[in-house]
Amino acid sequence: MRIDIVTIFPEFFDVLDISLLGKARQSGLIDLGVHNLRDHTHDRHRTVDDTPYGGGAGMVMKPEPWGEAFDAILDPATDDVATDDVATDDPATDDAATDDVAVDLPVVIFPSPAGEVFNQAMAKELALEKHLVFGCGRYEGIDQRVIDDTATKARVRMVSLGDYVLNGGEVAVMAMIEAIGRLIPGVVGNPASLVEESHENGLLEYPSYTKPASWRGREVPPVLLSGNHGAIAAWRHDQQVERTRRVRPDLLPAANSEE
Ligand code: 6GU
Repeated sequence: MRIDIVTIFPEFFDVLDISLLGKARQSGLIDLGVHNLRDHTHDRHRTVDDTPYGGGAGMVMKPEPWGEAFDAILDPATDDVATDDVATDDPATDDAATDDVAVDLPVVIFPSPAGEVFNQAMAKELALEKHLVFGCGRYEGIDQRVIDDTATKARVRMVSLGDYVLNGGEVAVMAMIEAIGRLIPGVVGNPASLVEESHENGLLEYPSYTKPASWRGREVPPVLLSGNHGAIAAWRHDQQVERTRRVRPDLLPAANSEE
């Protein structure tokens, strides 16, 4: 998968060199490009923001640097040697002018508390894509015309991590890339470890235990030492349901969530 990130804090993403995602990059499963938005400014102060039309507090990110940055990522042919594998806008000359054209377009994600809420289902969907582009906004947001213009050349999504406000999209993008990256086949060494985790079956994960069997007077639940695989599976499922009912009743179908 190709991933591009546009940000005014490219150093922020240096940590993607380490851990699981770092290994995935070394092995070529993930090809990452981090781009400094300020490289697409042309004034001596490398200005990326300005005051909002209509007034109000804060600053809005200017459209021009974003437009130039996305042009370079989304249609490299326009500022590079021409290639012939770029889909044309003309359906008559586009040999794949059917419903699978959109599937070949990159997905551009704008992290925003005003977006649809990110979840495991979305991570799974995005893990199947060939090209993801993240546009990290700061200040009070990005000029809306950037989003509208980008939507003519990519599948655009505004995505939120949840109902709270971060200073910018960088932390959110890091979280999304980790959630998506580990679902790309080959990134997580043991695919079985992806199966029994929180949210995989709509429930939270069951509690886990390892040796020693007794620690500070606390015993591992005896069923886990029983060798009875059916009983263990049933106990774990009960634990999942009980934990989900207690901390995340919103995840349960209404019929199962009565107190
Ligand atoms: Cl994606 N961005 C920002 N700035 N704040 C957030 C968020 C995203 N998700 C939750 N809060």
